[in-house]
Amino acid sequence: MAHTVKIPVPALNKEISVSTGLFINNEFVPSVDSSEVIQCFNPATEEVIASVVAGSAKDIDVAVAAARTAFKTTWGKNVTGWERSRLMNKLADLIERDAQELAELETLNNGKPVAVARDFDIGDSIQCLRYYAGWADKITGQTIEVDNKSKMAFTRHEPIGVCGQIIPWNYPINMWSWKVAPALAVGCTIVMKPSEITPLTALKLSELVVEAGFPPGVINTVPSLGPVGGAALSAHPDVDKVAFTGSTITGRKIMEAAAKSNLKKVSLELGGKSPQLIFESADLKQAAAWSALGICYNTGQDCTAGSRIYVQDSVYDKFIDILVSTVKETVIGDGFDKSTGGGPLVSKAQFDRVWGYIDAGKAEGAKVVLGGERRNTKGYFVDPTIFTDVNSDMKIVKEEIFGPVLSIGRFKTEEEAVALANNTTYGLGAGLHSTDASQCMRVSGLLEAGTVWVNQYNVLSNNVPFGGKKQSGIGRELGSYALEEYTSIKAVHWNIGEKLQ
Ligand code: TXE
Repeated sequence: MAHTVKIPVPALNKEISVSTGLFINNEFVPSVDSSEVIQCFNPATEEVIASVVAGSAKDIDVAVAAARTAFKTTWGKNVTGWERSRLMNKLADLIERDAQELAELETLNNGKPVAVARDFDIGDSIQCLRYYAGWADKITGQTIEVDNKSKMAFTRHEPIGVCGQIIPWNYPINMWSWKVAPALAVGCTIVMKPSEITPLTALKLSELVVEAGFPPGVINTVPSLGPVGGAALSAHPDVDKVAFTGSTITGRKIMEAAAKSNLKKVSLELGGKSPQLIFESADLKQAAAWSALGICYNTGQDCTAGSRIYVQDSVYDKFIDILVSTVKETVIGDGFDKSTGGGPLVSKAQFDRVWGYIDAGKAEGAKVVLGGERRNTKGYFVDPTIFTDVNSDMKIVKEEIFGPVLSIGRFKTEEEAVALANNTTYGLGAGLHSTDASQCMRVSGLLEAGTVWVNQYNVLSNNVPFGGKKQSGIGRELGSYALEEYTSIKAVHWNIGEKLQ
């Protein structure tokens, strides 16, 4: 099976066509040896909307070979930075042209509101491609003085080679862009494995890759089940680097596969259990607004979801009142309904998982101050739920939930606040709210996280690095730092005049 399907969008009375094959060498092709398909669901209706080819390990071999050939011929060291930049900018223009339809497709398969997909996920992806297009002709090494005048040394920043990129379902277009943009800028070729839960927009973007004029094999996309295609990419002897966003448990498997195969370079952006500290000097209304965004954005399916909040004793009750009334304003509903602020959870598995945590929170004695009740409707909807009276041993405080479920605890002193915040195996994001500048500086230095937000939350920028400490990951995405993940540094030592006796 390798053809185009037309997916109805009943809310808009239209259809969106998507190619459903594996995208290799700029063509949509069937699997070489498998007749398996991946069923794609609409999480708002629980209905199947399309089936796409499920790639096998052999398909990954074919895609890697295509990427290797492109790396050695049309891309890699054989393409100028100017040309990479031109093609990347062209791709960004095409995504901008098709933003509305891409957003609708994202909503159909992921559930998030169309306006959010268009203005944030896709808007940011366009910027990301343009940001890295700007870097493509500015990849330079250094000239280094060495011991005497008859010698010199310099470095070349070369593309690392063929990159496997494995992405999740919470930001399908955005994660695609964060991964492909720095890799392309440096001159790498790509085999992308989108999540089996949300492969449709990666396939639609592949159509734009052809239209933009990228040579065959530079970007290949193989929808596949994680333990099949993802595992094959991570263990592949001819893949030079694997970049991953997803769960910590899968991240470990990827690193193990990389270690056991060819020691390919690995970057991992994993889960989190990110804390926010609300100090007594904070503007409580603002702190509540950012906290609400931190847990409700993307219906909590966010690696930096601010899922643990600790409030200073003196403002605890007041803050909770403001926060509960702020969070209540978030409407969770169908992503095609314009009043919706957050969509359903992405899948039945995530829905069951999140309810498992809410039930565990109740069973362990935490107090529900908002939500916590099931709807009796179709769709994987979970309303924002807030727990208080929690302790550090509860599952809801320790584990990543990946839904709109917040735990609130309290502290007396700054020292206690920092200890509570850092009491986690994760280290992705952290937030603090205070009007005391010295406190902001001091505490941001003490928080064990790759990103600290001060008097705001969950705001990212393409030119600022992003990534985790502890078990939240290895390496950095975004900014100039991400280029290093795709670069192989070669040192050249040059003898200008020294003669051996
Ligand atoms: O993640 P997986 P799942 C967290 C979040 C969520 C939980 C489970 O807590 O509730 O993970 O989600 C591919 N080798 N995050 O099970 O499995 C898979 O096909 C190689 C946090 O969906 O990590 C998909 O493309 N790849 C997160 C990708 O890994 C494998 C985003 C992510 O899926 C593989 C998503 C294997 N053996 C979930 N098995 C974040 N950091 O933003 C699966 N995959």
